[in-house]
Amino acid sequence: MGFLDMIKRAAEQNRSRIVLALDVKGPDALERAERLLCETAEYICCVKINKHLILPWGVEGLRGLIKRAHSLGLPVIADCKMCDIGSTNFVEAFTYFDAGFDAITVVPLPGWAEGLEGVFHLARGRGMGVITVILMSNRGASEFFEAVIYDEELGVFDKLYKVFARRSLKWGADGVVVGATRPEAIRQVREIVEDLPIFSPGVVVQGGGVVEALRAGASYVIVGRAICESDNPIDKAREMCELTRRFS
Ligand code: BMP
Repeated sequence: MGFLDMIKRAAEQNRSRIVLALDVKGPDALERAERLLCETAEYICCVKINKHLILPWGVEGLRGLIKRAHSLGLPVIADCKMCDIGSTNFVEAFTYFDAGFDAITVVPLPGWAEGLEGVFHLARGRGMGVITVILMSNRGASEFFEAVIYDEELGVFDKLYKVFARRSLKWGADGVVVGATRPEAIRQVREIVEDLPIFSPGVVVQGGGVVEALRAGASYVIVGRAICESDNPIDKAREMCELTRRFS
């Protein structure tokens, strides 16, 4: 089953739109991450793993955690934000997919030819997902992602994130990332990407709202610290999941 079918099925089964960012730190992080995953599994639809675990444990060291997520019916995204030349991207993507990850995140900047083309082809052949990061959630993201550039394909000037949104659709991406801190941009991106999933990070700690993001057109909300660093992660995951249920 491909990434999009997996996340859709988990979202329906658990009636949740929450992607858990397993951003756990410290010497026993892997153990705690696995515990967190098991405790909150019924309230989430997907797991996202970032440098917090990938750097100290390496992709090989995460095979057990990925298997655990799969046994709970949850797909796993490697949030690597890939952004290099094609041959390097290919090695990186191959390594993630080989370790069991179901999807990766990429930054569209290298473009298609000798950039991301090979990664999209590799993912297609294996039923894996490629999610483009088109507008980040942090304040400074407006510096470049919102800068106006010339879109040669359309012959128009437009904001970079809207150009990225159009390219994501054209390239056959499995989703786009737009910060929950920018609901108006989510609305604009939704119009461009039609029914492509929008993943929205930046809720609670970064100031974005779960309901606002979903109301604006986000498909899934990515939540890290609000759950992982909560005194009661199970209650927090349940509470956040319930917020998303009216959109199920
Ligand atoms: P938190 O909910 O703790 O703010 O974490 C959000 C997660 O989503 C982190 O893993 C972060 O790296 C990621 N993320 C983000 O916050 N904003 C983006 O624009 C893109 C991201 O991947």
